[in-house]
Amino acid sequence: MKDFDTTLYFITDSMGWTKEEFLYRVEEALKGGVTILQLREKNKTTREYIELAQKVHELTRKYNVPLIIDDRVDVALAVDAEGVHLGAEDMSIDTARRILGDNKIIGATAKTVDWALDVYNRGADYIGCGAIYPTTTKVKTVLTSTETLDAICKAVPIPVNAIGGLNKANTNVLEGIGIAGICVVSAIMKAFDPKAETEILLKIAKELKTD
Ligand code: TZP
Ligand code: MG
Repeated sequence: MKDFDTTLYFITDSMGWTKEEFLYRVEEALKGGVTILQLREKNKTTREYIELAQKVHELTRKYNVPLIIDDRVDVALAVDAEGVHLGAEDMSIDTARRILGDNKIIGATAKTVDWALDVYNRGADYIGCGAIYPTTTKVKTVLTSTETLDAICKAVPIPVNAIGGLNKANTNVLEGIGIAGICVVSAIMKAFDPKAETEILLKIAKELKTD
């Protein structure tokens, strides 16, 4: 069954870490309580992506946390991940749904109400919306206003998460908006103590949620 909770959605970034350091940080985040985890790799070969995804999946399974693969339906299938996350340049949501079936989680990026409605109608299970703040993570994105985030939350019945530059000190702008959770990369990836940082972020994310 498809069961997921986007309260604290951790997106990994292996750049700058050895494989051991990376997997250590991933496991610390899992110990700290991330509720869902996305493996996001932009510069790996297909074989490398699958190998890393298998290792990360062993960890996420141990903590009973769904693993989402960024961009790649084939990699998700290869490791039997719980889902994929697809942006505007990736496979369309309806095609991915046809390939993956109803039991896999399919997430989409949306920065406008129209796009959010479109991905919802094509079968997306959740939406990531942002960037709320400028980000140090390598990504092609534009800033999204909290007004747009609010409008998207009101327009679709699926969970909507805020993303982009979020950390323990700046989530107050999200108060009162009907988000299901927050997505973070560097706040956990680059934390001195990823487990402790995750625990703090989880508490903040739980308080922000309105549903
Ligand atoms: N999409 C919009 S912003 C972003 C993505 C993948 C990166 C967020 O990274 P960080 O480090 O949490 O700002
Ligand atoms: Mg993508």
